[in-house]
Amino acid sequence: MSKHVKVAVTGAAGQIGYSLLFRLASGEVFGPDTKVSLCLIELPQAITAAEGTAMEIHDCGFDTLENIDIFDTPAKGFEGVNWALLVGSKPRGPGMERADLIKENGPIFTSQGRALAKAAEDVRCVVVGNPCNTNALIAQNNCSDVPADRFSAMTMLDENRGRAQLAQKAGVGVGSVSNLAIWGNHSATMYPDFENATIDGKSVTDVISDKPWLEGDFITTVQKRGAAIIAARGKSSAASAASACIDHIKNFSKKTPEGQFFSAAVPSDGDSYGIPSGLMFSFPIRSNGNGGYDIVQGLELSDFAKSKIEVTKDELLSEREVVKDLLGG
Ligand code: NAX
Repeated sequence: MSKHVKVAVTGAAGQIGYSLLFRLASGEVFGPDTKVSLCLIELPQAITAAEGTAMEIHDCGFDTLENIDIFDTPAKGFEGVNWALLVGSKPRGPGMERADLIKENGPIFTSQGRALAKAAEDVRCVVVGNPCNTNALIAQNNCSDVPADRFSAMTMLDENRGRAQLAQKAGVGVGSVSNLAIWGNHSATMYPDFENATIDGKSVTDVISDKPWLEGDFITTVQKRGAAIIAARGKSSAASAASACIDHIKNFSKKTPEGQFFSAAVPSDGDSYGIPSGLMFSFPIRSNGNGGYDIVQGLELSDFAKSKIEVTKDELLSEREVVKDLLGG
C-alpha cells in the first residue's frame, strides 16, 4: 500500500451517501493499492445517522479503508482532500419552483466553494446535489484558489440512463453503446445526443431505424427518468446516482480510450459549440488520465440537435441569472 487518497462527501447520511461511501472505501475506485480516508460531512441533525453509516463501513472490513472522520462543517471536512463530492443539498419542497430551489441551495455552495481553499493542491470537486450544474457554478465562482477546470457536475447518470434505453431498444447489452453525449443541464432540458452515439461501432441511427422513437420517447424517457423513478419507488434514484458518481470519478481519473468520450458538466471554454464561457455545461469529454481533460471538438450537430442544445443553454443562462449575486467570489 503506497498511495493514499482523501475523499470528502457532503450529505453523507443521505440516500446517495449510503450507496456511494461503501464503494469509495472498497478499493473499486482508487485501486487495491490506495488507502482511502473518508471525510463525511453532514448537517448537525444528521451527524448521528452519519456515525451509523461509518460504523457499517468499518464493519465491511475493507483492506483499503484507512479511516473515517465526520464533520458538521465543510471548513474542517475539506482540509487536505483530493476529491470533494458535493452530494448534500435541500430537496425541492411541495409547490417549490426550480428557481426557488436554486435560491435555497445557492448559499450552501458559496460556503462549500470557499472551504475548498483548504483542500489538497490537486483537489477535484464533483457536484451531484441539485440543481447540480448551477450549484457547481456557484462553488467554482466562490473558490479562486482552485482552477476552474477542477470543478464538474454529474451528468453521467443521464448518460447511463440513455445508454440503457438504446441498448434495450436495439436488443444488445449496454456495453455495446458508446459515445452518448449529454449536452447541457442535468434537468428535463438535457439533450442526449443519439446522432453521435454508436452501437457496436455503428451509428445508432443505422442500427435503430425508428426515428420518431429516437427523436421522441427516447429523449423524454431520459429527461424524465428521475421523476419516473420517484413515481415508482416513492424515493429518488440513489444507487444508480451513486454508481454514476463512481463512473464519473473513474472517467476523470483514467485516460479515455481512443475514439471514446463521456459526459460531464464542466466550465465552458467559450470556444466550443457556441456555449458562453464559464457556463457549467455538460459536454462530451476526454480525460488525459493526469488530471486534465478536453471538451471533444468537431462533433457534427444536426439542426435538430442544435435546437435542443439551444433550449438547455437558455435554461442554464437563466439559472445563472437567478444566482448572479452569489457568483461574486
Ligand atoms: P437525501 O435527502 O437522502 O440526502 C441529502 C443529505 O444531504 C441529507 O442527509 C442532508 O442532511 C444532507 N445535507 C443537506 N444540506 C447539507 C449541507 N449544507 N451540508 C452537508 N450535508 C447536507 O438526498 P439524496 O437522495 O442523497 O440526494 C442528494 C442530492 O443528489 C439531491 O440534491 C438530489 O436532487 C441529487 N441528485 C442528483 C443526481 C444527478 O444526476 N446529478 C441524481 C440523483 C439525485 O436526484
